[in-house]
Amino acid sequence: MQTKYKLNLWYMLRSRDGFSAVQFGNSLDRPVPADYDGNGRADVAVYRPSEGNWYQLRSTEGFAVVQFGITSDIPVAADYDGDGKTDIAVFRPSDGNWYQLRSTLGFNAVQFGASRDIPIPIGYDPCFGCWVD
Ligand SMILES: [Ca+2]
Ligand SMILES: [Ca+2]
Repeated sequence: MQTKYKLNLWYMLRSRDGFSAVQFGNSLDRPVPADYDGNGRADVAVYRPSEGNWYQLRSTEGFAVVQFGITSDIPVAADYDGDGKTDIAVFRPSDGNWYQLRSTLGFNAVQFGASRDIPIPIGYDPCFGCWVD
């Protein structure tokens, strides 16, 4: 699936279902599409820094909103617990912590990085250091 996000419009060219457009979010949101419900299809989603809210349009579960993060956080969603569902997560430059709301293992905080670092999220297998993506 190729997705282009412009303001609050999502234009999607899906490999099987073709073109579609969805209005979701606002112009200040940060697009964070990923598979949050674990059905193998990416879900339209945005992170709204002003509220610390994650707004999602999940493929199988519909609309969801989750409050997780503060204005200065950087969204770093990925599957950190390896269950096939993307986990909501943020990197907080002020303390170098990664705060994760893992779908199976729950809340976790990991101190890794400094304020000027650029976080690069990617899912890890439960075995130490194995790449999933
Ligand atoms: Ca999905
Ligand atoms: Ca997960």
